[in-house]
Amino acid sequence: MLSDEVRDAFNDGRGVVALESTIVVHGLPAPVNLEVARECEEAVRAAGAVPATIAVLGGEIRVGLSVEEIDALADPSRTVAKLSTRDLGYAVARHLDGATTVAGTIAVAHRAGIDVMATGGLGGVHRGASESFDESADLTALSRTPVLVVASGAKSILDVGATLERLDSLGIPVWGYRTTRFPGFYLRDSGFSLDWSVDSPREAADAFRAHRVTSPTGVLVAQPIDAKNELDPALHDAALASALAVVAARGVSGKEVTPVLLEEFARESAGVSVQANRALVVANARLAGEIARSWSAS
Ligand code: PSU
Ligand code: MN
Repeated sequence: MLSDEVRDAFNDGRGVVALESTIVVHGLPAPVNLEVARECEEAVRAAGAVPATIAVLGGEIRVGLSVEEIDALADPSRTVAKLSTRDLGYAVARHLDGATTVAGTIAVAHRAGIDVMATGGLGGVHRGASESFDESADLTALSRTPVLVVASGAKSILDVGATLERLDSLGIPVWGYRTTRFPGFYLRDSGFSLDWSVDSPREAADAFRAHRVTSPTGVLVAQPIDAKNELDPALHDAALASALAVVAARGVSGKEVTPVLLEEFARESAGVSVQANRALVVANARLAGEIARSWSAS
C-alpha cells in the first residue's frame, strides 16, 4: 500500500502529507488537473515533507503514487470512480480505479499513519439540504478520524453557515490560519467568524497534539486564498447563481453535485475559478507540508 518514498519517510521520521485525488479527477479540468497534482506534491516537498497522493488503482489502495500513476489518473479519457469512505471496500473487492475524496483520503491516511492532509475546500452542507439531506461525508469522516486537514474553508458552493454549525455539532475544531474570519474558498472571507486561530505551523501542530488527548476527531485548519488570486465578489456571486441554476435545472443529485457545480462555476467565470482553485490548493499543500514537518519534529 505504501510507496517506497513514503515508507522511507516514515523510517526516517520525516513529515508526510496525504493529498486527495478526487480534486484531480473530478474537481478540475484537464490539463490543469495534472499540473495541480504535480504542483501540490512539489509544494509539500519544498516545505520539507513528503507527499502521499492517495487513490485506489486496480483495487489496490495506494499511498504515494508515481508520476506515471498520477498522469494516468488525470487522463480525462479514463473512467475513475469517486470514492468516499463507504466506497473503498467495494472498489477494492471489485478491482476498480478510484479517486478518494477528503473522507476517503483521511480514512486511508489514518490507517497508514499519516496525520496531516491538504485539499482545496472541505465538503459540507449543500444549499437546500433541509430538503435534500445532501451533506458531505467529509464532515462525518472528519468527526471520527484524527487527521488535521488544511483547506480554504468549505467550498463556497455550499451553505457555509450550516456547514459551520455541523462542524460544531460534530466536535470538529476549526482554526483559522492567521485569521479569525472563516475563509470563503474562492474568496478570502466567507462572512463568518471563528473563535480560534493559529499563527504558525508549530502552533497548529501543538494544538492538534493537545486536541488528540481529549477528542477522537480531526481538525480543520482554514487558510484563506491569497489576495492576488481571490475572485472578484461580484463575479463569484454571479457565477455561483448560474452554476446553482444549472444543477437545479438538470436535476443533478448525489456525488455528481459537487463536480458539476465546480465545472459550471468554471464555465461561468471563464476559467478564473480554476486558477483560484489552483492557487489555494497549492498554498494549502505547502502549509500542510510545514505543519507535517513541525508535527514529526516534536
Ligand atoms: N476541494 C477542491 N475541489 C474538489 C474537492 C475539494 O478544491 O473537487 C473535492 C474533495 O474530494 C471533497 C469533495 O472531499 O470535493 C466533496 O465532494 P462531496 O460534496 O460529494 O462530498
Ligand atoms: Mn453529497
